[in-house]
Amino acid sequence: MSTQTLISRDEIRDRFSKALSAMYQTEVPQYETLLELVDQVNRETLERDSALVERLTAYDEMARLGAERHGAIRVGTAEELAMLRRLFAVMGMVPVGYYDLSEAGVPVHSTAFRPIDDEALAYNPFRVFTSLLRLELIESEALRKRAAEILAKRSIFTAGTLELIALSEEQGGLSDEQADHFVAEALETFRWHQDATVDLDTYEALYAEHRLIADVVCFHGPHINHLTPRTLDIDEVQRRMPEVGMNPKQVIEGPPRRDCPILLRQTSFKALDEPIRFAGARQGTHTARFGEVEQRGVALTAEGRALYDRLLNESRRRTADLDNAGHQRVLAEVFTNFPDTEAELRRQGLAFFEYQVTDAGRAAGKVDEDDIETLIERGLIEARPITYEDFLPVSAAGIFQSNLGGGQSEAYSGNANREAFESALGAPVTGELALYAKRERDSEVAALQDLGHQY
Ligand code: OOG
Ligand code: NI
Repeated sequence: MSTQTLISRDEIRDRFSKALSAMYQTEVPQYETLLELVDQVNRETLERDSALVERLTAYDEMARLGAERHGAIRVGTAEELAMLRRLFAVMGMVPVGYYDLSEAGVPVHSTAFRPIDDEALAYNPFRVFTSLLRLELIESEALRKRAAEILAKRSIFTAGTLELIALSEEQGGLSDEQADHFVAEALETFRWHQDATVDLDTYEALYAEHRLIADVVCFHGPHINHLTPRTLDIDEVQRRMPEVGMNPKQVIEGPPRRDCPILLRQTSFKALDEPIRFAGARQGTHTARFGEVEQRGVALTAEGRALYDRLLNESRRRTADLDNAGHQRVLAEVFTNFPDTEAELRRQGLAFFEYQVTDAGRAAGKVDEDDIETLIERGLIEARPITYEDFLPVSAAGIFQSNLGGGQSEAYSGNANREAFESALGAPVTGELALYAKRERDSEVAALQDLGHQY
């Protein structure tokens, strides 16, 4: 084997996410407009808020503000999902979390392929929310069989991609040149195709069962269906979307605006109708691709998450059919029951923090005190919220549904099956809570060691 230098997986992910963004901007011009809007709002927010500038600079986040945070795809078979796991591994992305969307009437379950260590996240946090269609939830046996047959015929990876995945596994990585080659080949899996693999009648039959089934089954591959930049003011982006010709989804998903942002807030412009050539040369349209924005806050502990879920549920009974302003008003009211200072979030064990010794702490040398809260009060240790890097099933369902139109049936609900998902994936998914807990604990130990404690 040749002794070439391998480049980091983070670098490959960075190249891939940039290439994917460039491709998506040419494919979906409205997405380019969304990026411009987000950039404009971010700049205005930074001009208004110097404390935010300071914080982002301290956290080393200014340079990557404009980079996409995530995208999403949907696949049809276990083999496709398992190969995607290997493809994403080339870029240092592993499956984190299990999301059951059957509960919300969407016949898929999902994970997020993402980097997990601090340095990798800092280098490029790009993730891909990946859903597997659950054909077993289709009621009609004839349709189920038909869909499986169609899927069995397609191959969503180029030969070059498969070779480079194998090569990366064998070598333990890729060289600079191989990485460029890999990015170009892998991109093909995510590309849009204007022609369907089936005739219009087949498309319509699958569509009538569920729009998402038609989206997954009738095309050559799992086209990227959205990308998502980070915004510093999601309420403002939502407000301005119509001014730049976008049709925003009805409400911003997730928690309300707060002093201490928690978890994840998301909104999107709705998927566009696009022309499709069906087999047999008939023309039609398909609606799949959109643009999304996200604003992230602190990751919650199991207790914090339980409180979030409870309050969200409570508000859901009161927000049905409200517009965004009304929806946000109700949420804000219900969420007054969720502590909104960093100190309270920490003391009540609701959110994860990362600890580090301050300049004063370093100057103090050896310190006997080992209670973190006391050390924070004495200014020897500081706490930073750990950003939530994952997704929210209720929000994800809201994003799916805003693009599926109409009322979706509840026929699929109560069908979580993590085991089946992991067996299709060919590996277990990593639990997200354990990752945050470890990061918090490691930082606590390191900070106490810096103050002279033994561990
Ligand atoms: C995925 C929708 C979920 C998110 O950010 O929660 C999602 C899809 O439509 O395929 O992307
Ligand atoms: Ni998304």
